[in-house]
Amino acid sequence: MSSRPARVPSTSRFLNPYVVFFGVVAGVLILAVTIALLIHFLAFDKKSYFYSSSFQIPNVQYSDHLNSPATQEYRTLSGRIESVITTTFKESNLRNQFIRAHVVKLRPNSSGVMAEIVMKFKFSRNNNAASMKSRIESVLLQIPNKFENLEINPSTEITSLTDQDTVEMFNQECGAHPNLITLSEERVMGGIKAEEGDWPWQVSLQLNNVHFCGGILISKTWILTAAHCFRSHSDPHQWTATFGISIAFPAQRKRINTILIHNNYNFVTHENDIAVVKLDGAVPFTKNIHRVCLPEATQNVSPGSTAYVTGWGSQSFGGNTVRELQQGRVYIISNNVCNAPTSYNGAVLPGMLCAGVPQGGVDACRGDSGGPLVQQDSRRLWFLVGIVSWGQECGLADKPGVYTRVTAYRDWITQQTGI
Ligand code: 4AZ
Repeated sequence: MSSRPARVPSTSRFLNPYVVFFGVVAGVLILAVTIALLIHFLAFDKKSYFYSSSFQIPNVQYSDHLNSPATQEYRTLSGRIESVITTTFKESNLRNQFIRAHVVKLRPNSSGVMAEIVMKFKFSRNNNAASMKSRIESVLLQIPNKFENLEINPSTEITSLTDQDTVEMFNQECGAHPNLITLSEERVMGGIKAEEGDWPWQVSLQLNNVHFCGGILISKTWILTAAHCFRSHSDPHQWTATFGISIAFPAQRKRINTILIHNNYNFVTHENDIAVVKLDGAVPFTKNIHRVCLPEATQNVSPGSTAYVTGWGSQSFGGNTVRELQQGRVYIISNNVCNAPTSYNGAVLPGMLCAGVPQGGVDACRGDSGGPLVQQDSRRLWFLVGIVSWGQECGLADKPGVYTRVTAYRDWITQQTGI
């Protein structure tokens, strides 16, 4: 026989004060958490909203200098417009919602210049989108008619943009990192491995589907690279181009139609180590695949300034190509310094550019050839300053990487491609 006490009647367990107490406490807790989550999502969970607008700049005459984001005129005017918008929003009741404004294009207009702007705001989901839109429009009306001698007539109409619209607006422009397209924080560059979209213009030029050289996307159909990549194989049918950071799983692949090598390329001196390659059809631009900006022929590349070199080249002299795109931060070195007797002793010609780090260690290497050396401008756009060309081994102190100086070939690029 069991020695257990008699079963407690179920009604009395139901009324057990402890059970009731814990039941009530649990119920209250669940309710509190639900309310807190609701408040969080309605009031504090902010979402990004993008708008486009056109501003008329009546007292600036449109000129060819405003055609390209590379010119000082374009940079100055766009920078001033962006700063007027930022100042106005930062002094308005939308100061906490306004994130950033960026001029994507300057166009000629019957009475001067028309600037196309993208603006980013963050507000909580319980804000009515229509009322936020009209609040933004009313702040735009507060933009002073004249701001430091710049006349601005903002359009009172703004248009909501989807993520895809924003990408398409930026794809008219060059040199935009995906973080600029989403008007987000500047990226923090650590480590040597690139993330998807970090270098959207980087191309892998492949000989019989094996990575051979780097390349640089300068339009939907044209790639810039080094002439020496084609020294032994210049038949375009043997070549393909892939896009995206992985060689093993490229985001896109295109056949090559034409290879145009500089007529005066000299493989002994490395002079004029430049070529353009035409794709067999246009590569569709995405947030992660698009062109870099080309500098003007007169643009100054300052010694000491920071630049980045990227590629799938070997990580040591004599090593193998790597599968994931790598990046290295280097500094521009003047031709004078680079031609010192302990360095290249006069071998660096005016159409070349040196970049490296004083103690060595960060450099382009075999397989990086034809790839980009880029710098960021004051508006966060990336410009091509060099094409990986040659150097004594890789990463040696006093033997920096030598690049084809893009500004010196700016007119040659236009002659070949019309860009
Ligand atoms: C090469 O063999 C090569 N350190 C490219 C760049 C450099 C050296 C060699 C620069 O393609």
